[in-house]
Order: sequence, then structure tokens, then C-alpha cells
Amino acid sequence: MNHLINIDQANSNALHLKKAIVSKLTYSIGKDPAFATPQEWLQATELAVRDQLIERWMKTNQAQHVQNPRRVYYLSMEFLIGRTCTNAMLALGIEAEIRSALEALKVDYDELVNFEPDAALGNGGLGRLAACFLDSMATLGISGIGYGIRYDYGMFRQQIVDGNQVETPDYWLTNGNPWEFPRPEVQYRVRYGGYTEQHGDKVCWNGTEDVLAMAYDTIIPGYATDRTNTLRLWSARATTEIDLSAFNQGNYFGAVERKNHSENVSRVLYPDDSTQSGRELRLRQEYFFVSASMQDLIHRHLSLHSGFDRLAESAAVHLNDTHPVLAVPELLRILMDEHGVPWKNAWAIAQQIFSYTNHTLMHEALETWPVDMLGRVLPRHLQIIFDINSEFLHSVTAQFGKDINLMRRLSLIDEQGERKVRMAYLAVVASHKVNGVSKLHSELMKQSIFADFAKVYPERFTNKTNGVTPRRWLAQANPALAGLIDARIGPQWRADLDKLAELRKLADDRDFISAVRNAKRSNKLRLTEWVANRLSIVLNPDSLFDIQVKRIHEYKRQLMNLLHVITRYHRILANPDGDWVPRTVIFAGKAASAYHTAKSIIKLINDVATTINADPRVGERLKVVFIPNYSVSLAEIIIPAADLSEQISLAGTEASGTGNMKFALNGALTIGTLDGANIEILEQVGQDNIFIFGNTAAQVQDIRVHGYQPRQVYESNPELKQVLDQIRNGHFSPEAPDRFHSIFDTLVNYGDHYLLLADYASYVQTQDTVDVLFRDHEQWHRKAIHNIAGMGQFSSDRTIAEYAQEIWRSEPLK
Ligand code: 26Q
Repeated sequence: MNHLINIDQANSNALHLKKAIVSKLTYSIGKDPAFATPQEWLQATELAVRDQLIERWMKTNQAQHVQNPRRVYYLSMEFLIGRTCTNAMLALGIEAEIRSALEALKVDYDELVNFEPDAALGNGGLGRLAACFLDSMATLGISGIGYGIRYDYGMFRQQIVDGNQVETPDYWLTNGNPWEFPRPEVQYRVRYGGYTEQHGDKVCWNGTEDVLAMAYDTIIPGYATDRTNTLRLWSARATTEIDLSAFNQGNYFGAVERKNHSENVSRVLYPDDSTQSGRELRLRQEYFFVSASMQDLIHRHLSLHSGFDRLAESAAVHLNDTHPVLAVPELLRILMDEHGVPWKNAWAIAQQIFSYTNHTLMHEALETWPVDMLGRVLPRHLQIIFDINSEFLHSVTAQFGKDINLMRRLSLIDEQGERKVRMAYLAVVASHKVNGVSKLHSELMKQSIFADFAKVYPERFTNKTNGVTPRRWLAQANPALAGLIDARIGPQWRADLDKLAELRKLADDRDFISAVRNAKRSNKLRLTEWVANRLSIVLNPDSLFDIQVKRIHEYKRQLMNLLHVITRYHRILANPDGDWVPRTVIFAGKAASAYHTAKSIIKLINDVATTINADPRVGERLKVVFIPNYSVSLAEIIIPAADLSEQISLAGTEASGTGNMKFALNGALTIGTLDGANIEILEQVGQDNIFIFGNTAAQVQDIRVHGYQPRQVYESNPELKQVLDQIRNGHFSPEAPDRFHSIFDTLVNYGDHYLLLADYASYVQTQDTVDVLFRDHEQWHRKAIHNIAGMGQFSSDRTIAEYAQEIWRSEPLK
């Protein structure tokens, strides 16, 4: 009976949605359904879906107004959202109805959703983490607002031309963005340059060049709840449209030049995910969005309160890495210079409000800005930073006595050479909590980059292991597996991922094992088809899919993966009649445009792929594919198809990793080092269900202390030597035999900074045990089930619940 009512309900919803879609197409897009293109059908569908979100959005905003919980301002230079349509439909629980509505309209749903461009407003892990966090905050009912930049151009598109990465711009707004609401009434003035003047107690900042920041709001739906949140992105607008005097003198280009200059601030995402660019435009971008966001915070506060006594209890501001740390001096400036709040009070408020996440220990990635540049672009903020520094160093002296060396190490200003502001130190001093993103990383953070600060502020440092949203990374990306899990343990895991632990009892159930295997095979077929259509490469879906997808970085060691591939190639040639487990090794990932070594690694992967794939002696036993233009949408196809997940960074270098979690959640086994969150994945799945190899972080330190000699490793391992010699002598690049000399040198002659050679033997040996296990399909998939069952811990819902309770002290809406 109940069932019948549900079917009736679904039919009537589908009918309603069908009408809504046709109405949007007709009256909002202005198209006759008889002549509409797939893009227009998509737009109409998106608008119909959006209407349902708006109702929830308004309800939530009203509830927030009434209950007034502590609001979380999540400041991030990057939000790597990907597509929204399917995600929104799943959140609303209307995917099936939309499918049948479109079917009735003779429109292909699966084709349609692929027309949506990715919102690629991020580089990689950090940006995607911010997107998962928004999803979880909404789902848990935490009142969070994401603040960032509405870049006109997102992450560049990567083409592979003759094996080389070629970047093309990603203008993602060509067909408009139906998910955003422009808010021309919400604009703030952001000021640059000029000079400061002291008038008694008061500091004035004058002579500035100004840009307007205009808000665009996007609805972030929660899953299985009416709760939503908002992502507010700022776009730069010139303060004056055109320079009329130039225009009237016939200088049309001059007339718009200044406008263009101002609006360049939000033009493009910096495609660098580690090395500091040091570019003034980047500094302007950082200040642009935090200034607008802090003004917005103060504006919202003053619309409800008359002073700032309760500011700290009504707002928490989170800094996603140091990129938004100028929010600290900006908030102080607004409070002191614009509202006359005394320094002491303003500083006390700031310290209660701010918290900061560190995402890297690597030195070259720690942000610093030259004092000269900061003083030129933001003179008032530089003064405030100096004031913070002197107060801070005073307090340290009071606690530890006058230790000049300690002062020098702790100072927010690096005085060696060109004076620089250390942004990470500013973040630590201004925040009441500082967290790393995995247990290992949080420990190393206290021992390395923040060792002195951990002594000054021991209670400040904490860990919040990353997580990923199971809605996108299992329900949406892997309907085959999701359906299977639903059938056995029900659908609750989507909002309570610990439920997956119930799958453990099914790990010996042969029906379930074979169903998991079938689901994996259908995902491998889906990827195989994609690769055949787009790259004209034929893959064998029964081979072991061995996948490494992530930004290309030396520390992530894609090159070590490739050393194993070449080793395997040699072994196959030496023993062509051996009983080989067929393998397909898949790579994808972008290199920062100026990172030459990373680009050279891409070229080498492609050259090796060309050589091996064309070698008739190898045949089906080994295939190598580099999939171009890795993105969130591609990840949703690639990750569910993996048998083996490569998480092989040098121990102590990958802060957490989140791809590692996505793969295991989709039933891949991990081959990995004891690095980042791999260690916690090991804890959850047990050592029998993961392939761990290589030196530990402690051993790495030891090796370095004792003087690492990669050439010795090279000379003492003939198999490795053969591989490296071939790279050096142009075997994979006969048309340019010198092409990979520098890669060889990096490893053998220049110190092999990421210890590829030191971990090589252990890696290759572990790969052999992978083959052995893969022959036993039942054992393999049993272990896959244990991986899925162990992933409850890695839901971003768990992560966000911890942030909300322990850092933000923000209660969910009732
Ligand atoms: C800084 C200055 C100038 C230009 C660019 C940047 C910049 C931009 C992005 C520096 C770093 C990033 C991104 C870093 C990042 O993605 N880190 C990853 O964060 C993940 C989420 O915590 C972790 O899982 C990964 O281990 C970490 O590498």
C-alpha cells in the first residue's frame, strides 16, 4: 500500500517536473521545445531543479535569522566544486523523477548532465576539500558560508600535444551559470596602495586605488535535510565604468583600460599548488576577497547588534591555508580605524574568531610576502602586522626571557636577505586553533615548521584528519556500488558513513563478493568506453587497473610509478611466455605551468606509453595511459574503475591526501607509503587489506642524516640501473636522446631529493605481491569489501563535526 502511494507520488512529481522543465525552456530560455539544443534542455532542467533548492534556502535563512547560531566563515582562495546538477538532484532526492520527466520529453538524461561545465575554481586537494566541507556543513546543519573568488577563468585545461602538456584557458561561464545569483546590491569597496596618516589616536588610509567586490551567491544543498548554505564568491568591478574624458577624446581603448586593470583581480585562478608565486596580482587577489568578506561579516553583525561585544560569539572565521590570512589585519583595521575599537579589544576579538588549517610542510610552499611589496600595496596592513609582531615578541620575552635567537626564529618578519612577512606565523599567532590534516602531518607540523610556536602555544595545535563527501564520491560517482550497498544495508550510509562497517559481515558472502566484482567491472567498462571514445585507446577491462591521479609533483613520485612500469616492461620482454597478470597503468594530473620537471615527467610518461603500447611483444600484458585534463568530473569516472590506488608519496611529504580515501571508498586496494592519511587508512582497514611499502618518515630523516647516496643504489641494483640508463640514453625518446638527461641527473647525480631510488626495490617487490593477490579474484574483492567497510572515518561529515565542536564551537541549526 505504502509502496503504491510512493509510486503515485513519484509519477506526479515527474509530471510536475516535466511541466516545470518545459516552462523554464519556454519562458526563461525563450526556446520552443521542438527546436531546443541539449544545452538548452540542460539549462531548463537546471532552473527547474534550482527552484526546489530556493525554497529550502529561504527556509534555512529564516531559521538562521531566528536561531542566530555562531556562523562559520570559511575563507578559501579555492573551491573545486565540479558539476552541480546531479549533486543537487541527489540532495533533493529527485534524480529518478527528473530522469523519467526527461525520458517523457525524449531527452537523454545521461547525455544532458555531461554538458555542464565543471566549476574548476581550484587546483587540487585543498580546493576540493573546501567543496567537500561545504557539502558536509550543509548536511550537518552548521551555518557556514564559503567565501572565495569568482574567477572568470578556472583551472587551465590541459591538452596533451605530442606527449607534452599544453595549457588553454578555462572560460567556464560561456553559457552563463544557472547556479549563481548575482547580488549587485552587495558590493564593497576594496582599497589598494595610498598612504597612512596619524591623527592623534586615529590612523587614516588615503590616496588609494579602489576596486569594487560584487557578490555572487550559490546555494549549497545539504543531503536529506532541508538545510542549505551559501557559497559567496566575489567578482571585481571597476569603480567607474569608463574614463569619460578619454572616451570623449576618441581614446576608446584608454577609456576602458583602467576598468580592465581593476577587473583583472578576479580574472584567473593561479594554477600553482605549491611554489609561491610572489606575484603582486596574487597578493591583490588575496586581499580582495578577504577584505570584501570581512566587510560583509561586519555589515551582517551590525545589522543585528549595535557594538562588537558579541562579535566573537556570533562568528568564527576559518583560514584555509595562509592564502586568506590578510583577513586578520583587515578585521583589525576595520574595527580600529573605522569603528574606533581599541587595539586590545580588537585583538582579543580576532584571537577568538580566527582558526587556521595548514596543508603543507614543504618549505617552498610556505607563503611569504616581501615587506616592500606589502607596504606598497597595503601600507596600513603592514603597520598592523608590525604591531602584532611587536606585541607577540613582547609576550614571548615575558614568558621565556630575552633570547635573541628565539626571537629571530619566531618573528613574523624574516630579516634574512630581502625582508619578508611569514604568513604562516601570522596565522598561528592570530588563531586560537591551528590544525594539520592527518595525524602524522599534525605531529610533524609541531616538530618542524612550527616547533618554536608549539612551545609557546602548546594548547593551540590540533589535528583534524581530512574527509570526503560520500554523496559525490560514492552515491553519485558509483551508482553501481551504491545500489549494491543499499540492497544489503540500506541507504543510510549516505548521511552516516560509519554504517559501512556493517559490510564487514558480508566480506565472506560469495554472492556479495561477486556482486562487488561485477560492479567494479561495470565501472571499468565505463572508463574503457570513455578512453576508447576520447583517446582511441583500447583497454582490457579484465586487466588490473592500476591508477595514479593527482597533481604532478616530484614528492608524489609519479616517476617512481613509472620506474616500476619500465621494470615490468623489461621483465615481460625477458620472459614473454610468463604467466603475467595483465595491467593497465593509468596516470592523470596537471603540472603547474612553470614547473619544468613536472612537465618533463608528463612527457616521459607519454613517451614510455608510446613505446610500450606499440611494442607487439608486450600486447595485452601491459598498457600505459595518460588521461588528459584531470578534473572533478573525470575523477568521478576514473576512481570507481580502479583496482589499485597509487598513494606513493615520500613519507612525511603528503599532508593528508584525499584521493586515497576516495579510491578505498570505491573498493580499490591501496599501494602506499606510511604517509599522510594512508596511515589512518591502514588503521581502519587492517594490514592484510592494504599494500604498505617503503621507508617511514623517521627512516627518511635517518637516511638523510647519514648522507643518502642514490648513485650507490643505482649501481648496486641492475634492474633499476637498466631502467634509468634507458631513460638517460633516449630509449623512449629516440628522436631527442638528450630529452630526459635532467630527470636521470635529478635521481642519480643531484641527490634524489624524494628518495625514489631508496624506495624502489620495496615498491617493485610489493607490486609483485599485488599480482599474486589479483589472481585470486575472491580474495581480492574480499579485501576490497574490507576497504569500503573501513571508510566511515573518512567522511567529511566526521571531519566537519569535529571542526564544529572543537574549533568553531558552532551548534547545528535545530
Ligand atoms: C600559494 C601561493 C601562490 C600561488 C599558489 C599557492 C598555492 C595554491 C594552492 C599553494 C598551495 C595550494 C594547494 C595545496 C594543496 O592542495 N594541498 C593539499 O591539501 C590537501 C587537503 O588538505 C591535502 O590532502 C594534500 O595532502 C595537500 O597536498
